[in-house]
Amino acid sequence: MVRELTDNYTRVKEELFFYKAFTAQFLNRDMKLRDWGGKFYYFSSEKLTWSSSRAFCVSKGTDLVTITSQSEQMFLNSEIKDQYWIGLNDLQTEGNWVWVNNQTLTETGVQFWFQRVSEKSEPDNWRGNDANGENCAVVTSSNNYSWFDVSCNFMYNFICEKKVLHQ
Ligand SMILES: [Ca+2]
Ligand SMILES: [Ca+2]
Repeated sequence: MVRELTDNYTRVKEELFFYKAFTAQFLNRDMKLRDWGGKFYYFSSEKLTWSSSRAFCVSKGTDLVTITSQSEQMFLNSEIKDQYWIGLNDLQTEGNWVWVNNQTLTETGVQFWFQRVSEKSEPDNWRGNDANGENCAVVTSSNNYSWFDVSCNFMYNFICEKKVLHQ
C-alpha cells in the first residue's frame, strides 16, 4: 500500500515536472504534449538540427524519442505531419544504427526504414546533400511514416520522450 502510494506519487511528480518543463517556455505555441503507454512525449513546433534537437530534449529532462514497438510507431504516426527527428543515428560508426539510449535495432526488434523495390532502400547514407552522408533518422508522414536517414544538419521538428521510472 505504501509502496503503491509512493510509486503513484513519484509518477505524478514526474508528470508535473515534464509538463512544467515544456509549458513554462512554450505556452501559446503550436506544440503538443502527449501521454501514451506510461510515457510522455513532446512534439516540437520549432525546427532544429538533430544535435540541437537532442540538446533541447535533454535540457527538459527528456531525450529524443526511441521507438521500441510497432504500437509506439503507430501512436507517433497518428500525431505527426511531415518529418520529425527521432533518436536514431549512426554518427559513431557508419552503418551501425543505435538509439540515443544505446539500444540497437536488433535489441529493440523493430525498424521501419523506407523500402524501395528496384533501388537501394533506406538507410542509404546518400551524399548528395552532405559530404558526411546521412547519419540521423527522421520519421516522415509522407511515404507511409517510414524512417529515412538524412543529413544531421537539416532543420526538422522533433519528438522528445520521457521515460517514466515508476509505473
Ligand atoms: Ca550514415
Ligand atoms: Ca537516406
